[in-house]
Amino acid sequence: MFYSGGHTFGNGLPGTGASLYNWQTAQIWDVPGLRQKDMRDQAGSVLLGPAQDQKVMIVGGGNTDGNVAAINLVDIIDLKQPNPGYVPGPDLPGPGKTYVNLLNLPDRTVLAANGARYNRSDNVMTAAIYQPATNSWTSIGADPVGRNYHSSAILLPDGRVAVLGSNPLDNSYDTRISVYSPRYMFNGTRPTITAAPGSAKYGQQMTLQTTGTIKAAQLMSPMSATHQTDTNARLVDLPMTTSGGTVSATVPGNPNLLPPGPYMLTVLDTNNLPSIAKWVWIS
Ligand SMILES: [Cu+2]
Repeated sequence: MFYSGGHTFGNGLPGTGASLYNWQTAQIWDVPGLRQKDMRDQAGSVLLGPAQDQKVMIVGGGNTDGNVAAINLVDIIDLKQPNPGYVPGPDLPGPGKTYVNLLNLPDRTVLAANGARYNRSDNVMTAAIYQPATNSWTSIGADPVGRNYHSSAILLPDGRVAVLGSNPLDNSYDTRISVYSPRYMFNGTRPTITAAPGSAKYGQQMTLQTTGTIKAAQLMSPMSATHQTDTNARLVDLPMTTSGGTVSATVPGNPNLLPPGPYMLTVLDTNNLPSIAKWVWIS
């Protein structure tokens, strides 16, 4: 079990920082390379897609106890390495921020939304998208609503993102919802899944009927985020072949890669446009 080092409160406690746990032998190892471990209060962290790559990214964070200005540092770890350690990634564009919500998008990029410079104040309105393929960020239009503590962002099945909430120092709650439409909502005809099974077993080959020129199929877990963390977040690649509009996609056999439950099934075309999701129950 990997602990990214992002946390809620508790800066500077002994033993904080990133760790690997072997829960079967009750052993814990410190993981090297995480910069400014005591500035990772309410940082965002996410398992980058595809989950088979076993790469985790941590973004930003603050120090609520000290009320220090938040950071924009990004560190990335490859857990496939025999002795994994964080290495620096590209800085998040714009001011540093804590309360960073990260989420995988179905085009295999990652949205960084929400955030504030200080403890429940000084909202940072900037937002950006990370491209794992090029290890780089692109700034996007800002959410018009500032969102700090107890804010959230979740992927919708059509590929848009709902961004919710904020709980600033006066202890009010912002009830406004913003909806973010990524570039694939506007960049041409998206592929579609016209038929797919409603459930599939580990290791099973699924037969999908599709439109478009399909280059990949994938499952994404429905989001359940609190305090900037969706501990079940994952985008799992499905090895596939195509024949005309028929896609044969294989569910991995390892339940550690995708725990049983509901997933959003999408296909990606050769222009990196994703389809709208269909729900599939994996067991
Ligand atoms: Cu809370």
